Amino acid sequence: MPVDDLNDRVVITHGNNTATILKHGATVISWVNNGEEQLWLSQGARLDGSRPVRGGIPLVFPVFGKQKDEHHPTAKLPQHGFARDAEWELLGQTTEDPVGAEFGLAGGRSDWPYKFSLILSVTLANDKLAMAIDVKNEDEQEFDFQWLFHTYLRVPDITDVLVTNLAGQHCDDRVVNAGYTEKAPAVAITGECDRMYVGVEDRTVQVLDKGRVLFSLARKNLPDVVVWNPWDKKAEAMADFAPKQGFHEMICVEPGHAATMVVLPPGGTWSAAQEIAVGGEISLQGGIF
Ligand code: TA6
Repeated sequence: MPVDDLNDRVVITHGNNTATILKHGATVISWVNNGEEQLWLSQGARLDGSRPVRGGIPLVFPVFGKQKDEHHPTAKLPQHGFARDAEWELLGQTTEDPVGAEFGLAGGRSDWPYKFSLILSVTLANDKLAMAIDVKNEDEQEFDFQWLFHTYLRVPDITDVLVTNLAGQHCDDRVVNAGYTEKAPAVAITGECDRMYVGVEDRTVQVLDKGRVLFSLARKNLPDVVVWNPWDKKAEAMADFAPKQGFHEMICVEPGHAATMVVLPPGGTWSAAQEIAVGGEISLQGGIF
């Protein structure tokens, strides 16, 4: 079956490719492309619905990180909001080839006082995984939110990885607690990295390994890109991050609308998407020097 509903998870199959989506958080926990796993999933990840999944592609909504304004409606929500820790339902298969499926989360919640609906679509093709989100304000009052795909990409060795096409972008760097303009045509990860690149122009961000393209990330309506690797100390401090040396084999490249809030009027809708391609030609931004 192209879309198999296996109770707590759904497996999408397209030829020699599969994507496995845990209904808890509608978290893509595996993407096998041509027989090879593309995502990093912690060996300590809880897949029983008891907490957000460490790894794969957790969904961040309605807030990225912790809300700094204590009076904001998202102030009481846990870090990264509730979407990744809620039970989503499979709405059904949408397309045959590429194979697509939709997942839904709706309602009003005691911890966030608005009626809303989310529809996530996951589409699988050769060398490609696409995810799109539709947010609808089902309430009679406006609300604001943030959205981010918290994608954990699998890499052979982080010390060989470069993230390209972020030069010239403003970076809020949470490790050095500073903002700056990224000067490097390719960002190397040599220690803990927790950077939000804000308002990244409509370019494909690429993840290179020893000069070859591992992944190309295309975005729709997601202006910000977070690049994160916990490195050793932060990995050690996360109980569900295993193995502790696993930081060598992952990098989070996270497209989102996370630097500011999206304001949605009653009845309004907002859509965004990420498309991750495996391999491809290097395409370096021009005008760097
Ligand atoms: O996206 C980067 C980040 O915000 C880091 O600061 C780190 O907290 C990471 O997310 C993981 O957050 P989590 O709540 O999943 O432990």
